[in-house]
Amino acid sequence: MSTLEDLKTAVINGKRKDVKVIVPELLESGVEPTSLLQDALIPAMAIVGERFKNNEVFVPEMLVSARAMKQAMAIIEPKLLEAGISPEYTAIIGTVEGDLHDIGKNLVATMWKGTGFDVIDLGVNVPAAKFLEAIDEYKPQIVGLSTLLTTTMPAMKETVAAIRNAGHSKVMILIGGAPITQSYADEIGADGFSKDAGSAVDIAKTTLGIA
Ligand code: B1M
Repeated sequence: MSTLEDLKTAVINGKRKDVKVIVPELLESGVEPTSLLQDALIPAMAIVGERFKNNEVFVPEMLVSARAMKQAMAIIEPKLLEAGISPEYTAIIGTVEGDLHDIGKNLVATMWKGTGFDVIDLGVNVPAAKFLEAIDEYKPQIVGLSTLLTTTMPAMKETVAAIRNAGHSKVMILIGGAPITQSYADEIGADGFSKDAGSAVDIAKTTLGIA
């Protein structure tokens, strides 16, 4: 019988096929999908990041780990969405221009969907202009911006400014990602910040006054 530790090891080592076997086994044995995330998948990516920082692994290894994590997410997402609430609010989400990281952003999108939001995911490397077009088209209550790179934090600031300058003063802008802090959110005029996907749900609901 596989354990959470086995799943963590499989993601660290980028073993997508193992992940495909372990995740359903764990779910069938009664492990909560949120526990798979919190106790295996997210810690696995943190270890990969630490190893990358220490030059113990390189981009190809990060990539295979990311693929293994995505494989796990593809199996878990339907479970997270089982609440089946019909959408009352619309959210747009994307990773800002210059940044290709999408695992955390996808997780926030999944959690928002699970809370009953209709989520339009613009993907990665999204220029401010594309956010503006999507706001005009979908009229969301919330826009979520994600970035993992310190070098793309200025793109986040530019996107917030572009949204405000275009006169969208009512749309709530929530930001997140590893280098992001509350003080950065305050500095660039975002309405909220959350450090993880779970609190992104709480912040979204509080910001909309539906908590
Ligand atoms: Co990159 N990478 N990477 N990488 N990568 C980091 C981010 C890094 C911290 C690694 C390190 O040095 N320790 C470092 C950034 C350093 C910095 O800027 N301070 C880094 C680097 C340097 C790079 C490259 C520049 C490497 C290179 O080419 N030399 C390059 C940049 C490419 C680009 O984007 N232009 C690069 C590339 C890649 C891969 C493509 C190989 C791959 C990404 C694959 C993919 O996403 N599809 C990758 C990966 C996998 C990582 C690490 C290892 C893992 C990221 C991840 O998925 N974490 C990462 C190290 C780390 O994070 N410890 C690293 C798991 C995920 C669940 O967490 O995304 O943080 P996270 O999301 C969390 C919260 O941040 C928050 O909630 C999520 C869930 O709880 N959150 C939000 C995120 N967005 C939010 C939005 C919200 C609210 C909360 O509201 C809207």
